[in-house]
Amino acid sequence: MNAAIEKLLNNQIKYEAQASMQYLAMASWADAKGYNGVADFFYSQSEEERVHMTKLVKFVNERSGHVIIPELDKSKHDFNTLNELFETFLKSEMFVTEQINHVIYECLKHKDYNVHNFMQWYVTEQLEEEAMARTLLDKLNIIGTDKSGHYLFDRDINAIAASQNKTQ
Ligand code: OFO
Repeated sequence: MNAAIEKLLNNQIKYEAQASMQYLAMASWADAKGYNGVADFFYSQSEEERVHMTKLVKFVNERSGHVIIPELDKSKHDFNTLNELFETFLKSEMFVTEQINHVIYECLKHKDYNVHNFMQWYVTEQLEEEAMARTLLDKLNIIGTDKSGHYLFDRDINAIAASQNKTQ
């Protein structure tokens, strides 16, 4: 495996792991505040990111690359509002999309069509996750500071997220 691509995939392993831990911290914050729907949503997002990370680890190993399990940066664990929580979600997804686009760009530059092909799954996944994060944040912006709106959002978040996925 090309050394530059191997390094990028290792970076990507870190970004997926970082997202997984960030979403776990967000789930825990929501859990502690009594937003059980939001907590379930982020617990499951955290699991998904872990799967994305492991998929990369296995792929690099299959290609006889060298995986370095990364040290992670500290996650943000305190939020003032639900909006801030979902802004963090959207920011994190936008960052990951940018990094994946960079991997794709480098794959084409180095003519590594195998990795390019493998990464297409991540491109599709990011498209869906970013759109979902945007939809949820839009809903929260409509709700504003209305407490009963937050109650309904918390109750309905998994249904909103599922309907967003269906429209992809
Ligand atoms: Fe790994 O899917 Fe988003 O970040």
